[in-house]
Amino acid sequence: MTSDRNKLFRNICPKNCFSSCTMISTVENGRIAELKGDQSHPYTKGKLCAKGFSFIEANAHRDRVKFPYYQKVKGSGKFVKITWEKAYDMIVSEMVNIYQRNENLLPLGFYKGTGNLGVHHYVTEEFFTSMGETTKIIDASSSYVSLQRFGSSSNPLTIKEASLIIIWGANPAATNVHLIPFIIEAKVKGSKVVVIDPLYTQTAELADLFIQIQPGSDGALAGLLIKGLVENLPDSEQTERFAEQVRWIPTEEALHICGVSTEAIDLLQEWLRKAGSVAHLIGNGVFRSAGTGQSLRMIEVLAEVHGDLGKNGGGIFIRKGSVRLFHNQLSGDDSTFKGRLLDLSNPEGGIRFYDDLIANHNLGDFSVAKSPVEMLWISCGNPLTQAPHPQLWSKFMQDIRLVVTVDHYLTPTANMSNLVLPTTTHFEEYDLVLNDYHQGLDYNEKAISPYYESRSEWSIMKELALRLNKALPGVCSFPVHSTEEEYLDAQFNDRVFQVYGVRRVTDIKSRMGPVFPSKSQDRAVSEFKELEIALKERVENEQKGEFVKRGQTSAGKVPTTKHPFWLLTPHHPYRLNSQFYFLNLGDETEAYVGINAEAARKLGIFNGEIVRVSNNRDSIEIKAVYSTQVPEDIVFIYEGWYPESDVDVNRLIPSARTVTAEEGPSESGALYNTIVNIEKL
Ligand SMILES: Nc1nc2c(c(=O)[nH]1)N[C@H]1C(S)=C(S)[C@@H](COP(=O)(O)OP(=O)(O)OC[C@H]3O[C@@H](n4cnc5c(=O)[nH]c(N)nc54)[C@H](O)[C@@H]3O)O[C@H]1N2
Ligand SMILES: Nc1nc2c(c(=O)[nH]1)N[C@H]1C(S)=C(S)[C@@H](COP(=O)(O)OP(=O)(O)OC[C@H]3O[C@@H](n4cnc5c(=O)[nH]c(N)nc54)[C@H](O)[C@@H]3O)O[C@H]1N2
Ligand SMILES: [Mo]
Repeated sequence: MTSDRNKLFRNICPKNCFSSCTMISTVENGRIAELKGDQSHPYTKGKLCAKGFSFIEANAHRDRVKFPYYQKVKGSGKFVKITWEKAYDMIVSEMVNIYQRNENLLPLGFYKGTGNLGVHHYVTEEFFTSMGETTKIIDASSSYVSLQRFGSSSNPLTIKEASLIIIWGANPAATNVHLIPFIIEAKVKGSKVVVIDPLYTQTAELADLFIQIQPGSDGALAGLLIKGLVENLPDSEQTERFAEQVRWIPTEEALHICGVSTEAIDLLQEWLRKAGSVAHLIGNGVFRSAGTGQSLRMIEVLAEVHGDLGKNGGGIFIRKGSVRLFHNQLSGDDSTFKGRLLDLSNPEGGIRFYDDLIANHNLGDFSVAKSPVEMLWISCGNPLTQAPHPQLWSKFMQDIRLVVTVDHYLTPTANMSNLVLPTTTHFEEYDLVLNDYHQGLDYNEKAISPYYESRSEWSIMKELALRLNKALPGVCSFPVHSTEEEYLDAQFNDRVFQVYGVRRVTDIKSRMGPVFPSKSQDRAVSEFKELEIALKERVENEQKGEFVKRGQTSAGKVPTTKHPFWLLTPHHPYRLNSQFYFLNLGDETEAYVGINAEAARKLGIFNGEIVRVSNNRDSIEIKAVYSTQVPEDIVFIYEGWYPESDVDVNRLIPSARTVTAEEGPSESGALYNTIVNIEKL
């Protein structure tokens, strides 16, 4: 296939996903002409998803930003094309002004989203932490950070050995397609598959048992399962200890809260008792509800009581969450970050569910606070559609003198910026991709030259550093390397070597395939010794009347007469968060709210009619579509960016964080803990 005109390159999909597929790209006349999966990859096995194949079209899409653009008035859409030189000048002179006024750069804010998780892209964080104290903006939009606390994830390749697979609030048939063949393999060997979800999903179609659970009650269900298990264990001292701790769980009440029938739980109990190793797959449905910590802990206890931890095909399967290993990734780690962390999902700090507070919150606070943010840099993020409470984000951006967004598209966030800088895709730059699920580390080659005037994020930062070094000598310590590969080489450290046994780019490049951890880093079974203690605390919580209901009551959010529906906003099968909106891969290009036909009829709502969905936060108008996926008290809208219908569902999403029982607020957003009303217009 290779000829003078055609050349093959290895490109690694850097998107926020379970797979990090290796793509073999054929380049013809400077363009990506063909894409194939790498058959030797143990997890993806040569398969790409629909979005992956669509990169050929996406990479040269007419909507891609081609040049740097500037608008004086944010949101006006009156962009003028400018040169890179002009863009750099504006940025550097703003930084110099800030420095001269404040004698520090604390008013410099930066936000790195999850649009590209390649190591290269942490250059933003490295750059902004190389200038003394600056302000890192965070919010509760991405769920992955909090998972590090529950860091013991089993290897997904072993799922095929499971004899029972329980999927808690995840939809791999849509979001993790490479896992499905492993699940099927287990099924063929006789494994049962149980899907626990309030929504009848694409994955539910594969299930032997589907449990349509009430949102937020997974912890209670897991508690019931533990109770059932220990009641049936042979008598022993340990069994008795466990039994004592779960005997009190009120079966009837818990079943009622979960909305689960006795028949279903009995069947599941029976399968559990018979199962050799049980695989618990946990997704956003658990991470995104109030009571996450509670639910996760209970599922962990369940796995421990059944003896699944560390067993082949058993244990907890989650995405470990943005692993920070390389030098530039460590520079912006929240836990060690030296500057100021401004949490837009928790501006008051430390308050768990501050919904009402936000409602009364003086949004002007940011501008009157000490050292308000005066310049903001957004990379790989689209908070105006992805963050909870985007109204707050929008107000925050409005008040900032210079907002710079680096992206491929003119997103709602780019539209609320002053400067939009076009950047390269993974076909147009060098990168390293560190996967946080199967844990492969792979090298991405530059295959083609940048689209129009796009520049790689490293080269943008380097150019800024050079200019800053002249304008403000000694302020910026960002190292000026001469090539992207040299920059990537400089990101390796001892920790990377310990885990992966590689010291530089060529060590990976020469293998022509992903490198995996030399020994398992994650089977931290010792962590589970603490579970018994945790379980005890659970009992004490119960005495305070908090246990079973926690998932529902801490947030004060169960449907009410005013807001009788739960609103779920899951991930779309043919999109990736706010990306791939333009591909029209699914049937739907328009946003819609999926509603049970019976519930809709009671409100006089026709299929296809535009309705109002509202809560205390805001209201949106959106097409209603009758759906058999939901019961009468639940509706759903796929999250993401819908330019065609101009719907921003996150305007309805509160910015509460989920709470873990032991650890206080965690980093995940309680995005699925939302209630709404639906009206005919
Ligand atoms: N096609 C596609 N793939 C993706 C993405 C995408 O946008 N599109 N996004 C990527 C990213 S960033 C992520 S984080 C992952 C997400 O991957 P998943 O976690 O599999 O995705 P979600 O759609 O958030 O799935 C959560 C499921 O939880 C259910 N749920 C909601 N509340 C509850 C509850 O209280 N209990 C239970 N048991 N279930 C509940 C929802 O109905 C939904 O079906 O997918 C990644 N892969
Ligand atoms: N209501 C609701 N909201 C949610 C969720 C939900 O389930 N429900 N899920 C949440 C989850 S799990 C996540 S992870 C977040 C994701 O939200 P974000 O972190 O904002 O991620 P994306 O929308 O995938 O991408 C953000 C932007 O990055 C850009 N981008 C892509 N590649 C590059 C690149 O190489 N360089 C630069 N500079 N930009 C690039 C894309 O074009 C896009 O505009 O959304 C969250 N929001
Ligand atoms: Mo995510």
